[in-house]
Amino acid sequence: MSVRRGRTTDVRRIGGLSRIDAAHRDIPEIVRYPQRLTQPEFYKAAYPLMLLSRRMEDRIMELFQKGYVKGTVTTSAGNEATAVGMAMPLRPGLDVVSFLHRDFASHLLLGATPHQLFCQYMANAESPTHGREGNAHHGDAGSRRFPMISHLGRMTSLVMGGVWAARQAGEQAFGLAVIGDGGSSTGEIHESLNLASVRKVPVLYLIQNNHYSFSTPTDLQYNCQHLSDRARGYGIPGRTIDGTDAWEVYTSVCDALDVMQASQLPAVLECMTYRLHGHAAYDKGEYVPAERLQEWRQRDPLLLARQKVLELCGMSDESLTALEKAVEEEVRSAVTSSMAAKRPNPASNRMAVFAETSLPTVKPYHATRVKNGEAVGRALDYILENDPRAFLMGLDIGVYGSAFKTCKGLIERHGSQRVLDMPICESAQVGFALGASQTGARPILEFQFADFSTEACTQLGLNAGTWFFRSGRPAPLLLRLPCGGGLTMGAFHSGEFEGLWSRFPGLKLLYPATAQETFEALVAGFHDPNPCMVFEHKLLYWSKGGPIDFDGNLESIWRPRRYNEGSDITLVAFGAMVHEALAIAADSPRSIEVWNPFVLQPMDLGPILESVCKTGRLLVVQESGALQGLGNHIIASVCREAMHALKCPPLLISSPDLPVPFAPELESYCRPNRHRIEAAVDRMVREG
Ligand SMILES: Cc1ncc(C[n+]2csc(CCOP(=O)(O)OP(=O)(O)O)c2C)c(N)n1
Ligand SMILES: [Mg+2]
Repeated sequence: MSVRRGRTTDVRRIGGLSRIDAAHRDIPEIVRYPQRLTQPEFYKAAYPLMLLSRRMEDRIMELFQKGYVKGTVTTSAGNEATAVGMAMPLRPGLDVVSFLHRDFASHLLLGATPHQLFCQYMANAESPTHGREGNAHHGDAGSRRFPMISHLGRMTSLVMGGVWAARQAGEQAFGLAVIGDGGSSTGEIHESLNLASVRKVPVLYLIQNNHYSFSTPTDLQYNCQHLSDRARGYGIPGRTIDGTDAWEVYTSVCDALDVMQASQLPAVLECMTYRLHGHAAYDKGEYVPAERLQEWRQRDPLLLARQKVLELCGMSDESLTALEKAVEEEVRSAVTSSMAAKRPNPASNRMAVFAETSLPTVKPYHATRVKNGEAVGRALDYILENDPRAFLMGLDIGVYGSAFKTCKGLIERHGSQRVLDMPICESAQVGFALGASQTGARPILEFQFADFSTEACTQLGLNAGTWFFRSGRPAPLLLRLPCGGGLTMGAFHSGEFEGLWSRFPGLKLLYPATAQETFEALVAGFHDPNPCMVFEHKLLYWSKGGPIDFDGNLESIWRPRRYNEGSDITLVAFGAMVHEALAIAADSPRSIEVWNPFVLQPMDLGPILESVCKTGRLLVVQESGALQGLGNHIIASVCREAMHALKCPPLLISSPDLPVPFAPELESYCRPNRHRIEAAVDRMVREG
């Protein structure tokens, strides 16, 4: 991969806070790793930020109670020392981070302004997410501060992928992936820590252990002594520290970065913190024993930091009071400016799920005759050859060449840094790929079988699919799904899943049936700036073949495919069913026009509608069950748009809505076959 230098955002002062800077000219410039602040310098910078965070969140809570802020408001009160200490050493625009719902101050430290944050909570037109997401779900993906999603644990994999790709490109980036004691129980945390350790990605997994996950105390969450003890199981270092002591957090994070720089391994840092309120605005936290809360209040990190400023920084009471007034003023001014911002306007708010880009013209490619499976390998080789940002990841895709041998020889040709064998962790893999797509790489991920893509429903459907909508940044991922039945592999290795994935906004879906289409789908999906899923019917890998004649025009790929002209009936088929349809069309006395929608999402039905208007009949054949596939969607659309042209009711031939049965007799009984399709064509043409 090419070597790039990291971009750093200039955030030397505390969030560019003019009033605070003006009131307190000796606040030090915040030097970042590998430089370190002295303890007095640190507290001079840390305290006003901690105070700003506390006061801003107090105001957000008030605004929530008055109805200006919607959703769920969680606050950092008790967590500010950790939030500031962990973010202070990091380099905005270079290091990759994802913060949580108690890390308000961390955002301020890495570039967010008070105005932006108030706007975010008020969901107005000037919010960083343009009101498309709320509360703590914000960031700046362009400067590598990835916006969190609700689903705890998932963001840690993105940080890992982002750091991996940045390092591949020659940048000395680190990652900071934050998780709570509750979130530490998720499966993704295990997947992500394990993968980061195996792939040697220097991410600091920082656990904020505030003793509760909503109302659940930690003795119902885990049974080890310290959560950091788990690090040993991943072969990496782990420590537990006092998270109410901002200096301890800061120095421990700097130390961890030093260790990671030397070892290139991730590390775990558990910060023991407190939660001074209930879980969120609606929760009074009555389940926390009163004496415990009292004890915590005495260790309020804000008071501890203030004390340190007085003790260490040689600051008079007077100048400290002036600084505190400047903080209040900063808050007041940001509330005023954000209250004045307009409400989002549905007419002008571009609520689009897909990023748009002008597609380049790429190198042409020709092959006289290859099997569909070989077309996959040819396309991947072509992509790796022509784009140094591209890399492949998946299970057994390296030396073994992938389960269906579609990646055979690629590791030999392109090396193990571009063809990555992965541990079994589909969710973390997708998170890794999404993160890598944000720091300059172009990931291509193979699910060993389409069936295993369900493991990544959240990462792909909710995180990658909504990425552009939320962050305004493209998420160029290519995902390959060997799918479909007919190979006697049973319910867990035979599904297509195109219907399931079509239900998630923001994903593009392609379903090729020929070698040409397979090559085109992969190349088009790769160059598209959105997550693209290519369904590859396994049965066709060896059974079908043909020439590849690609002229380099990416734009023209995104269209439905017609294979022949016909006047009696329009036959729409998906995947392996395309070939059943073509065989019937070749033999039948009827004039059958066969179509493959090819681009299933976003589907362009125009040409198919035209065909139905011509023939007056529509038969759709899909291998998936009626409820699982997209056939009924096509039929409904045609009925809506072209009812007048229909000579008879449209028909769907599908498998029954069952798991794919194992025994060959049962499976072939369920799959649509030539006989059923022929009979339907005959009946429709005769009767309609
Ligand atoms: C996977 C998932 N399940 C449930 C939730 C709902 N939820 C939001 S915050 C929270 C508690 C999180 O506790 P912890 O990780 O300890 O963080 P804390 O709120 O204490 O900072 C829960 C259950 C969620 N966000 N994600
Ligand atoms: Mg917690």
